[in-house]
Parts: sequence; structure tokens; C-alpha cells
Amino acid sequence: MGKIVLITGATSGFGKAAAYKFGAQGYDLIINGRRTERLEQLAAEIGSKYNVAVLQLPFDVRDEKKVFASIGNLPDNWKAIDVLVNNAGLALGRDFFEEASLEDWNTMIDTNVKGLLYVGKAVAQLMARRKQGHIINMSSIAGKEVYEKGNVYCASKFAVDAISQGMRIDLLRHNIKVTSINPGAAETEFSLVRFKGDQATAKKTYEGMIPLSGQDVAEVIFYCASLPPHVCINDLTITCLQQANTVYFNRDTNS
Ligand code: NDP
Ligand code: 8X3
Repeated sequence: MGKIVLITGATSGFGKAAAYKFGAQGYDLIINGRRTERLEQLAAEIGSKYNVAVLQLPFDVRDEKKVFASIGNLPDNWKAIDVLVNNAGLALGRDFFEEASLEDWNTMIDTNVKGLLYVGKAVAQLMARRKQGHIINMSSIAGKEVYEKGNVYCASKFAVDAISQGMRIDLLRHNIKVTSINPGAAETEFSLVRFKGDQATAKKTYEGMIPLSGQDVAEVIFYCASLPPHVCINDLTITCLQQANTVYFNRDTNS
């Protein structure tokens, strides 16, 4: 086998773009997500386009038992994972703290924090045995600065920031790199999920600007993964030109 990358949340957005990018660079891929028909389509497309092996690993990252069983029971030749793109995640709702839905909060915490921990731990155990590997956690600019009505989504990404720091310290003795990537606004299915299928509100998020694309972020993920063995990007924040932080945007297309 060639180098192996495991990508969670590969059925859309950053994960899907990263699957194409790593495939184009000759990596064999383990792709995860819940939507199995999308995984099947992606595996067929990437496998034939780039002549790489693609293994579909459907599971819900919130399902602790399934995560550890799926990764722990990988065929031996797939266990030598070189890169984990720990990317599956979501925002749900954009509401004032006292008005927000508890169900949304639970889903975000279970997915963005606990799911990322489960996958990270299961893969770190495999990497520790080989004394090598690279874990790339998908955080967000929302993990650096809190914004109005961002409350628990921001908290979940602040947690990813802290988890990445902790992993980097604890995995140091195993030669495992840990990178946290913190994108700003990127037009994927993210806002459609956040606003629960409300296309008009989702579209408004990117009004008057050219946001990041999945491909932009995939390029950065791959860049981090392709540096020499002794070099590790610890933490990387990326926004489009028209975003300064979580609050300040220049939506004037004529400026
Ligand atoms: P998308 O909605 O386009 O993709 C999200 C991916 O996560 C999908 O493949 C989805 O797959 C997967 N996913 C969600 N929940 C689960 C779950 N419980 N188990 C397994 N997979 C799951 O969004 P993005 O690509 O934009 O988001 C990817 C990551 O980047 C997220 O962590 C997000 O928080 C973060 N991010 C996004 C930004 C943006 O503006 N777009 C900016 C900064 C960070 P499926 O539904 O098939 O399970
Ligand atoms: C997604 C970016 O600013 O909408 O993580 O929270 S933001």
C-alpha cells in the first residue's frame, strides 16, 4: 500500500475536497461519513480517477463502540494510517444562549468534541505502535474567538483547540504530529446544516464576499501533511480576504 489517510466527514465540504486532494497525490484513502451512498460514489470516482485504493468506513463519530470497533478491526494493511483528518463536525442553530435548543447543543458537543476524541484516540493507538503519524484536527476560527449566538458551537471548537494542545503534548513521545486548522467562513454544506435546510439564510452567510471553498481548505490540509518529517504546523488559522475575524467582514464587492 501507499501512504494512508483516514478522513472523517468525507461525504461533503472539506473532507470530500481533501479526499480528492490526497487521492490525486497517490494516497490510499479510508473515507468516513454517515451517508453511505455518497461514500460509495466517492470511492468509485477517486479509485478510478487516481488509481488508489479506497476503503469505505461508514460510522457516526458519536457512536463510541462503533468508532473503536471500526478502526480497531481494520484489515492489517489498512492499520498503518499515516494521516488522520479528524474533520467530521457541524454547527446547529445560531441562537441567543437562553433561547438555544438543548438538542442542538448536545449534538454539537457529542459530534465536535466527543466524536473527535473517539476517532483521535482510536487512531492514535495505531500510530503510537508505529511511532509515527500525523493527526489534523479540524477546529475553526470559532475556536479562537466567540461571536454572538455562537455560544456552544464556539465552545466545541475551543475544546478542539485545547484537545489538540493536549494531544500534541501527550503524543510527543510517539513522534506523532498534531495540527489544528482553524478556517473562517467557507461555503460548503456547513450553513445549510446549521440553518436546518433554510437555503436563503445559508446563502446570506456568504453575501457580498468570496468565501473559502472546500478546495482552499483541502490545499492547506495537504500542505500541512506534506512537510518534512521534522516539521509540524501546530496551529493554522485561514480566512478569505474579506474576513478579518469572526465579526469583521468586508462585504463590499466593489472595494
Ligand atoms: P459539511 O457540512 O459540508 O461537511 C460536514 C461533514 O461532517 C460531512 O461529511 C458529514 O457527513 C460529516 N459529519 C457530520 N456529523 C457526523 C457524524 N455524527 N458522524 C460522521 N460524520 C459526520 O461542512 P464542512 O466541510 O464545512 O465542515 C467540516 C468541518 O469543518 C466541521 O468540523 C466544521 O465545524 C468545520 N469548519 C467549517 C467551516 C465552514 O465555514 N464551513 C469553518 C471552520 C470549521 P455525513 O452527514 O454523511 O455523516
Ligand atoms: C465555521 C466558521 O465563523 O461560522 O466554523 O463559526 S464560523
